[in-house]
Amino acid sequence: MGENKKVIFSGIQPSGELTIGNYFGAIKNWVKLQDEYDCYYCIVDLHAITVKQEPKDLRRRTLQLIATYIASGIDPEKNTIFIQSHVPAHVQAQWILNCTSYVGELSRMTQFKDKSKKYEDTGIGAGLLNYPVLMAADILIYQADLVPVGKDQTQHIELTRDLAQRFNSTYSETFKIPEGYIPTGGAKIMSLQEPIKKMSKSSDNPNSFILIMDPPEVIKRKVARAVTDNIGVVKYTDDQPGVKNLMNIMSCCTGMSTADIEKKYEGQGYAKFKEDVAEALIQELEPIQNKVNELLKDKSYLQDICKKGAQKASYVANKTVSKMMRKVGFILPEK
Ligand code: ATP
Ligand code: LTN
Repeated sequence: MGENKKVIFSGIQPSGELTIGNYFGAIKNWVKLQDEYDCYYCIVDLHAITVKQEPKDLRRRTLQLIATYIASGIDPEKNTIFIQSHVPAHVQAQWILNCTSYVGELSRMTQFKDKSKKYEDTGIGAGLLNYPVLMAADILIYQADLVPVGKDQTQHIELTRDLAQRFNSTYSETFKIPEGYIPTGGAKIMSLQEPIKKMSKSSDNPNSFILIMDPPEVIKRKVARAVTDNIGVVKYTDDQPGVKNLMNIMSCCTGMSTADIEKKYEGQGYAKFKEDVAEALIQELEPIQNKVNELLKDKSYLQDICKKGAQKASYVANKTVSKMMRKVGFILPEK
């Protein structure tokens, strides 16, 4: 761990099977950052229970997520990979930050508004409202400089900065003010069925997303069924959101620019283009799938990585939490 390296923190919830949105919007970019930064990559299981989870599914997905991080190229020797609930400092910091947050600002969050609509009839859990405060705690206790996330998370990063600044000005300098880091290209992968909405692992329609673990024939079928338009030209424009999304996906897989993709499929319609998008995805995902399956055979190896990761993370996080406790006037326990 280099002393002078900037710190990166990011996380994914084990709340559903991961989609290519999670992969291109998050994980694939994390891999590129691991040499230059001191990276904390977390499995945010505390966030996942803000909506109801089946305990056995949560357990399975948590392990699968660790395996996916590693299979995608995140080196556990270079990075700190850990499970959020193994580091109690996240929850301690969240409570303190909760007490400096306003219900007004939390209820204005787009994700809260979207998700709470779904639970209007059954009751909106308080965890959904407080979710971004936990996210702020995640980031701030590591004094992170940068937070690589998809575009949908920018509002939460803004709130994190606000909470950090508020705490700093109330109690004196405590937190570094982090910045979001939105990658280009893979920033937002859209739903295959409603390409004006983001691809989401919690969608009810499986044809709207492609999972990292989808087998080749499923990928082919879903891409073939992806909604396009009747213009019939492969062109990168907002007027053709379905085609634009498929071009983005192809570009993420192959590194080809969207201009080159336009040229390659000039005058060809959508059939061949869609076939090639599916093929590019299969090429990208198959090696990862094989590695995930291999890693899942050795659960004790995965557990060991998480144990080491949590020890390293706790050491850093506890230092910030002690600082927070001191500043708000708590008496620290004797060491
Ligand atoms: P849900 O869709 O269930 O709300 P999610 O997949 O959006 O979940 P997370 O698991 O918290 O939520 O997302 C993890 C990371 O993946 C975040 O950085 C998020 O921005 C990114 N991400 C998720 N979906 C997409 C997408 N369609 N395009 C790009 N990035 C995405
Ligand atoms: N809310 C995030 C997941 C998340 C996160 C974080 C991302 C929880 N804590 C800290 C970056 C940093 C999401 O992507 N839905």
